[in-house]
Amino acid sequence: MTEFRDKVVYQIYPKSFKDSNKDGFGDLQGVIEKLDYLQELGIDYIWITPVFPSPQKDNGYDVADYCAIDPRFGTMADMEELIRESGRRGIGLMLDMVFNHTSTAHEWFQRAMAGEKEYQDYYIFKEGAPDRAPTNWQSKFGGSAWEYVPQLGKWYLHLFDVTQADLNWENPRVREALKKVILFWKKKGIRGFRFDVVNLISKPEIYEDDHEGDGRRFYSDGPHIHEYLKELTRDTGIEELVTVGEMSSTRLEACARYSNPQERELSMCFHFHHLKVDYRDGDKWALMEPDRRALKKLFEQWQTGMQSQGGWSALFWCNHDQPRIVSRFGDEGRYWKESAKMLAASIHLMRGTPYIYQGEELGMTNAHYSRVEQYRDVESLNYYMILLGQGKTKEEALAILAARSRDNSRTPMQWSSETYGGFSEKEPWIAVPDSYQKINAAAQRYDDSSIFSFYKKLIALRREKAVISQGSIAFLAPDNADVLAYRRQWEGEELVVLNNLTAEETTVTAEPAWTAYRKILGNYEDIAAGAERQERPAGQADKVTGSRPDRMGERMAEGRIVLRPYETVVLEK
Ligand code: TEU
Repeated sequence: MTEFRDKVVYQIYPKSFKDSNKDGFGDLQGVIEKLDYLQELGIDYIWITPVFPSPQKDNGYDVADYCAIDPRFGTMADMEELIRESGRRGIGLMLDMVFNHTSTAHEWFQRAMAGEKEYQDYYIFKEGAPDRAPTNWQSKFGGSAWEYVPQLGKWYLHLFDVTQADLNWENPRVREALKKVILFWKKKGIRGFRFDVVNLISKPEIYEDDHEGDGRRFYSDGPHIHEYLKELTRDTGIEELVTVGEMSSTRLEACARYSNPQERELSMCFHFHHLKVDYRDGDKWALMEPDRRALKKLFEQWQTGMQSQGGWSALFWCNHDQPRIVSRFGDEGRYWKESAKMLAASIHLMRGTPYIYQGEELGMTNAHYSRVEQYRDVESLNYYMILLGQGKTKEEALAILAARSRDNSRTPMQWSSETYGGFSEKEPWIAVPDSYQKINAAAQRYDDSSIFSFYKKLIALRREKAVISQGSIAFLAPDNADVLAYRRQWEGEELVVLNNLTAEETTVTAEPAWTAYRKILGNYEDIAAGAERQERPAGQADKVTGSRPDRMGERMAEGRIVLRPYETVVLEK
């Protein structure tokens, strides 16, 4: 089943999407209200992040019951209505399955704590002295990955927050229980699943200290991971749905296998290497300008590697864990619109299935919070303390959060210039950035030159041209690190995509054949072909007389194409 190749997925973080019942907290009825907007955008699937009962220590990624709806999001009837109403608009709903861990409020964990051996075996409990954790592994949210339970005289593993206890996948009962969850939702008409940090579920046989790192090398893409995924897929029949695994600190070979249709594991993978090119020495909390050379190299490596090994990637810049891409690799100021569009085109036209995170289609920017009280995310709050502990000043720590906090993407969706950005009538759970008056859906929906309209065009183009969803990819412009350029080919069809990743003009070598290619999409369309000609010296303009305005000859001189700041150009043979 490779039907997901020509589809586009839209990610909703329901807490911040639309509040229908005026409590400052987004909900399922809010999503239903906005389905027409999503249909207009043209997406095929919605991936909604967890709406299950949860103490919300990690915004729902701490699940207390996989088969119910948290009352703050609505009811099971609301979920059924959402499935129905999406379906009516040709949109499938994907749920987020957090199967690496449960909340410590989950009944299984509670029973384990009450001393039931059977349920202790659902988790990773290890005997040990209270003053020495079983290993030196670190939690991804900071601090030790182990918590001691005095009444049991045991430690339990939590790779994330202390309230997110890791499940023991080696226990067949755990695997059976999780399969039942999938079957429950499948029966309700769910059309796909996103599996949270699923490549961390298989832990090593021996638990030992990591003297080189934080422990991740022992459990990422662990020993039985392929086995577990095959079993889950086989026993639940999810092969007929869309499935995407979130792969943390993964390897290309593993991802190719997870997503190679012959392996019958998953449809595709999220991998994050391209989103670490602004981490200094791999440390998310050490700021650095994005290394565009590395970015280009990573895309090339992963795209061509996944292609040759028969894998399939989820294409994305943004999600609920990442700062806003336009603030990060683009420009919030003068080239806001151009850079947002270029970043969109650069990944939508690669080989894979694109994901759009709510607000990305509007070019939403980072939160720009200036006080620690404005942050909500457990990771941000933990790291704020850790950074202060390392001797950073408050100002320095706040500057790091402003660039790196996951809350940058979790601010309320900016629907309009009304109070609270049209998200709610009550003060939202997290502050609305000041940018909402300029950046909002109402301002862009009917403007043909908007970022929203550009995303619409990209989605429509994917439907129109099989070369985008089916074609092979090869990378171009090896001599220019500022330009991410590639060629897609499929049964005689061909596209050439040129993206200037920088705020400076740059040139790329053009192939002679391109003079006859047609420009089918760009982000400087507001410059009319006529105006463009006038900018050129007379002699140069003469060379291109006779070519149609959308022919590439217009832009080429002496075998080079000049790309404007953040320009994207899509050429068709
Ligand atoms: O994220 C996994 C994950 O690896 C990120 O949390 C990552 O470690 C972090 O963003 C880097 O700073 C998934 C979910 O997407 C995230 O929201 C959850 O908090 C996490 O799993 C635990 O369930």
